[in-house]
Amino acid sequence: MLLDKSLIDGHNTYGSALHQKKFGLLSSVLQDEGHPVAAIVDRLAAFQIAIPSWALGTGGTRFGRFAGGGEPRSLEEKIEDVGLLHTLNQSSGAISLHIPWDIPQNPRAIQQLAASFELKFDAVNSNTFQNQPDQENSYKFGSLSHTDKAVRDQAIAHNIEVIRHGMELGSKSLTIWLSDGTDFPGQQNFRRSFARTLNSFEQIYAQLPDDWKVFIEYKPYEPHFYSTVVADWGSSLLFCQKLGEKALGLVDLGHHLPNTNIEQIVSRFLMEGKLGGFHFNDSKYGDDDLTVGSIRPYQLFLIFNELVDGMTSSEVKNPELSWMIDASHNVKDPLEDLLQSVEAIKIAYAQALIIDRDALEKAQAENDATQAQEILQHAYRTDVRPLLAEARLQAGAALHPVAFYREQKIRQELIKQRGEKTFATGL
Ligand SMILES: [Mn+2]
Repeated sequence: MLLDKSLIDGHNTYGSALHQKKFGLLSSVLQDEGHPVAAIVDRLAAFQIAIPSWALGTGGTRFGRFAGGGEPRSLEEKIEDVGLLHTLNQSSGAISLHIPWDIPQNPRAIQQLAASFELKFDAVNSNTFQNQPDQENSYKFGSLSHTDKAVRDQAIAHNIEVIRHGMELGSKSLTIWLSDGTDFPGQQNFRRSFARTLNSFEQIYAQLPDDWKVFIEYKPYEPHFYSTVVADWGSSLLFCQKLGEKALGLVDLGHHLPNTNIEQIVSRFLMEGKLGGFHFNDSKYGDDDLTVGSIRPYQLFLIFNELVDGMTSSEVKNPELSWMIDASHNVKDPLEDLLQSVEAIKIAYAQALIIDRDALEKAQAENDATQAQEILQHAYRTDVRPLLAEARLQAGAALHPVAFYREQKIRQELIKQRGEKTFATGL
């Protein structure tokens, strides 16, 4: 749906006095602490996070799915929904597509539609974790790692087709999440599975355009419960190092065993110049795909601490990162969920930007663990939301996107337009 921008102006005028009060106070404190507030606001405004096409419908579990109504019925409607999010927060200026769920019938028209919402196409995602109706060989026992060359060839051809779709839309990267793995000890030889997968990756890599990247996502278990081929960041890094400079690791926050130190993994990838990007979400137990920042906001902050450290250090040479959300769940309106996720990511980024890095380095040099914690938590416990609101205000977005979404009864409007019983394609 197209939003009348004057409604946003009205919402912002109404909230402006309180915002100015909060922003004025925070900027004055931050300035006293030596932070360049205007530059931070600019960096926040420029920070864009891609929305995955599969998060626009209500997610489910393997036990059931409870659709919320008004879900996008086509790729066009998915783009409209991301356009709507971007209008509300001016921070969701890209969409990440999943093939074959989102094959564009008319790429030119799709590109124009996206451009009309000022959206770009982020990484395209391949899918060899499901069988498609017309495919010859089954992925039941794997795809790129399969023992049968015919199955591997089919999965390689699919990935190359995904690159082709991405090229038509102006995407510059391919994300491969490989579900291949085993459920029982002895089912496969680890070394040979790796070798077959590497050979498949090499054939895909050879088809990447010069200005493209391929992101290798890892995950320790699920759908398979004994082993996966790309189980962890070490396996991802190994593949990437063997493939070449266009291959980079992708960190999905939910793809770690409980209590894994993800921020240290981020630091290691950055150190090697091999971090490609993120799939943001949150979790308490496994790959729960909950709203970013809903369970472990401190971990998210610590990840951004490493990111800002890496992005500002002359010692780190890492390509520009791809920021994507990979979350969807049962009980929330997916658009509200995504607005909250984007906000949480930007809060963590803003908090990381106000860490006193010189003081932290000094505390580290002196082995002063107490002071290091004081410095990190001083930044973490600062309410930086007025900085984000100011960035939105300057960009013409809504001061309070979720509140605005509810005031305008946008979901009800989408249900009116699309119907109560619509299901987003792909999920
Ligand atoms: Mn993911």
